[in-house]
Amino acid sequence: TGSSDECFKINPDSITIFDKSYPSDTWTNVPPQILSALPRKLHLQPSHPIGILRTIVESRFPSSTYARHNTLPAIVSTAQNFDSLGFPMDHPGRSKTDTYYVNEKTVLRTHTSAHQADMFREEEKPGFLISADVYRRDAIDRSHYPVFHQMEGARVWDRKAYASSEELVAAITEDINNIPPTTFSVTVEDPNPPHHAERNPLQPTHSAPEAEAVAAHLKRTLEGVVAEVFGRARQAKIEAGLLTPSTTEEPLKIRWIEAYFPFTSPSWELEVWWDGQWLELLGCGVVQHPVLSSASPSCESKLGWAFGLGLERIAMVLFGIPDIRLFWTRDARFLEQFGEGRVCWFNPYSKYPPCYKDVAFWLPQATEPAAGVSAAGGLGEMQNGQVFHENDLMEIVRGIGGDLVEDVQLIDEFTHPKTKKSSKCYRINYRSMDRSLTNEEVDNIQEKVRQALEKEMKVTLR
Ligand code: FA5
Ligand code: MG
Repeated sequence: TGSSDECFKINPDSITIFDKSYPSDTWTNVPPQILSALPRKLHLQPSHPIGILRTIVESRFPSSTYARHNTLPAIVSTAQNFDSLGFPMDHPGRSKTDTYYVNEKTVLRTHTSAHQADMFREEEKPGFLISADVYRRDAIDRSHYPVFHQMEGARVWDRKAYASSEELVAAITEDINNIPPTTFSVTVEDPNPPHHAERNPLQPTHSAPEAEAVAAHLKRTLEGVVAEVFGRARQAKIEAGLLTPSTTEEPLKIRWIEAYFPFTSPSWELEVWWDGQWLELLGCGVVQHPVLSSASPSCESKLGWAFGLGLERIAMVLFGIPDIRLFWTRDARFLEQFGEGRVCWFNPYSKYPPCYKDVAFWLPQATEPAAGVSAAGGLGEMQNGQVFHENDLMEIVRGIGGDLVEDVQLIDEFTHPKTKKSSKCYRINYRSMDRSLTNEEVDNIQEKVRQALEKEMKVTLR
């Protein structure tokens, strides 16, 4: 499949992507629809919300210190995406229910961290920023899409440049003064200690003052990013008449929470209080020394921080975009609303009516393994000898319904008391961003979905 204007071609034993051929194998699970997203590059479009947000974030990082990498290719090795970052072999992120594999050793990057080790090795500046499209098999709803965009940032210091650990700590602390000042203020909640022996440990290569100085530099840097982005979001809302200026006297509220990533320690997530709830923006931490030391012998003497933030969720609140699928539309009524470097509140063109269809089925017995996408691996849900991977269902629905699917929700499940067979019922909500759907058209898609579930997941339709 893949028409001549596509960047890929799926052959019986291989996949050709941007003129490079990859042999396929039992790991291959990347569908044509996902490969079609590879050339879109929303983060490089100056008047697209994702591109505008990328530029605002970049404006917080002086280019003399932070190199920019915005065109790194999305196809990476499992060594880059996982091994270089110390992911254990049994980490769920490696499973083919979560990740798009081109083949056993090749994936669509699941995060921009896939490039950390390469950048630490190759980059001459002490810091870098990466923006890129990333790919994950996931649920379907208004805030999840299998392709989204991340920005990665990192900053390192080389011990060799300092006479002592005290001088190094002083230099890192001094660098905090070089973070550009912000126009907007934030109130920061940071209730946890900077490291904790069990929950968020120091690394053996770092003294407490070193890790604390790196963490302080990291946190102040990211607080500046959030102040800038959400300060602008408030301004856009005021301009759209959705907030009165007096509301802005109330400071913006953010909080640091402890987190875990295989490639940083200690680690945190940053959340912002927005529209009455905490919104997760990013993950970050002090870079695990083995990530640096395995990247290159010249990094053995370095230490520093890294972060990764998701652009879509921030752009949704920044521009008032109600559904993540809108970023992908080619409809001029969407695209023409945004101008380079400008944050403005999205004016939804008419919302078309939704149409939902339910599908109920019995799960297959594990003794007859499901064919196709879920034939092996992954952390599926095992119930009474029945195996089921929800992400496989999502992928099938998406493969057939494409962007007409607004969300998919489990609305009912039960196990028959005698036979112990389990049944699930999913509600598929269809709605186009750009036009009205006919019932006939939706029935047609739903019928194809039912047939595919039966054939590919070996479920028994009810
Ligand atoms: C990561 O991807 C880490 N690589 C982040 C990191 C980098 C940590 C460097 C430490 C050092 P996580 O899976 O939590 O972490 O994703 C990071 C951010 O991406 C999230 O905070 C969220 O803002 C965004 N994100 C994650 N999944 C989705 C999704 N399905 N849709 C939209 N945004 C998402
Ligand atoms: Mg997370």
